[in-house]
Amino acid sequence: MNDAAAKTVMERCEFLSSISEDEEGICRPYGCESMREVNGVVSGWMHSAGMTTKYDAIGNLIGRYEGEGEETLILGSHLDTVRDAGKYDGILGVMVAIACVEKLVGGRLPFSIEVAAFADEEGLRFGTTYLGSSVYAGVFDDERLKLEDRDGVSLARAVRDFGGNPDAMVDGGIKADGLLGYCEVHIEQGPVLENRDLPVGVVTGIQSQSRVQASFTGVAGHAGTVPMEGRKDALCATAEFILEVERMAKDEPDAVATVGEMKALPGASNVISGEARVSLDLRHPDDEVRERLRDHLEARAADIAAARNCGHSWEVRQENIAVPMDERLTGLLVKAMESSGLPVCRIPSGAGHDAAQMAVLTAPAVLFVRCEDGISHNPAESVTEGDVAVAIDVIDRFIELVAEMRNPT
Ligand code: HGY
Ligand code: MN
Ligand code: MN
Repeated sequence: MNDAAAKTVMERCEFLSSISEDEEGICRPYGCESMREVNGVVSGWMHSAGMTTKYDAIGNLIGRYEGEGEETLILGSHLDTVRDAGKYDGILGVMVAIACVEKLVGGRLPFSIEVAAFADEEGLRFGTTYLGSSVYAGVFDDERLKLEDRDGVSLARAVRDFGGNPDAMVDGGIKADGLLGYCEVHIEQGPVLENRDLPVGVVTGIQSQSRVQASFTGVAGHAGTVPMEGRKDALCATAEFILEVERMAKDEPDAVATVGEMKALPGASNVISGEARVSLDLRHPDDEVRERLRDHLEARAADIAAARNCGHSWEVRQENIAVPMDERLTGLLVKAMESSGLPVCRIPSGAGHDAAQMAVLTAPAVLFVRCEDGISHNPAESVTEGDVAVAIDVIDRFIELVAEMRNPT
């Protein structure tokens, strides 16, 4: 078993959790100083694992372990976080990948390994997702360079400030030929493995999602003098919309919909809100159902606004279709689990992962690791050292199977 390697992985996750934009809690949005600091630390660990490192145009940190031949297997995940995050979402996948390469030092594989530590998966700063892996996979949409964060800083400016090159983000990705696949280790962020008392499982697919920014505009006014009748209260319109989001998602099997961010303007206790902005995160395993639900909510937002003599806006920030994992590569993960005597559990992923974006480039596969109570996007996020050791075992064996697949004896 990989007890020593698992101990190092846990220590490294713990150390990185101390690097944050916030005094209290873990928060590392794209391009911030704490991301720069984390990249510096992780690249040192990559070097000690025998890798060379580089940064691509958006600031993804990429470690490379040279092997024989022209082919490359990609491992990795993301180093950015949500606000008040846990220690393992994304970070665990990068640390396990480095640990598996670290165990190879000196050995020569019939292919190279790249460990991609993506600079932005959560989209905390710009409201989109997979910014890092979309550049790495060569599918970045440069329309997004105009996106602005809540301080009005454009993505283009943020990339420059972070030392990247916005002009090289469209074509700067890794070349597709010679890729053997992408395998990501990630916490499950759900209860299935814990309910079945299993340390790891394989992902069958990643569900589709829409990220929307909606706003309602009314008339700001004095809380004490404007009669209730005839108010154009943007925050009340928003509240009605938020409850409609919840009602619709509860009524639609397998749908999940979340309003996680809301901003009321001008935002004073004695002022009727003149404007309110909300985020919408809508997901479903089936693309067509998700699109139908999205259109329903857009129509409802318009109805609610009209009934309250308010205006409204609706901006789809990003959409991702449902992505099945690659059967063949996932089959190697299954074989690796079976060779460790592990029962095989197959799980659809409610959460998005960089593997969904990497699927445009190469065969994707994801190994889930049990997390306590399925809690994630929360400081209580927790994994055990024993389960991490199992995950390292499985990926070690997976790498061997990829080599055997390359060089059938
Ligand atoms: O939102 C997600 O599913 C992922 O955590 N970015
Ligand atoms: Mn996440
Ligand atoms: Mn994640």
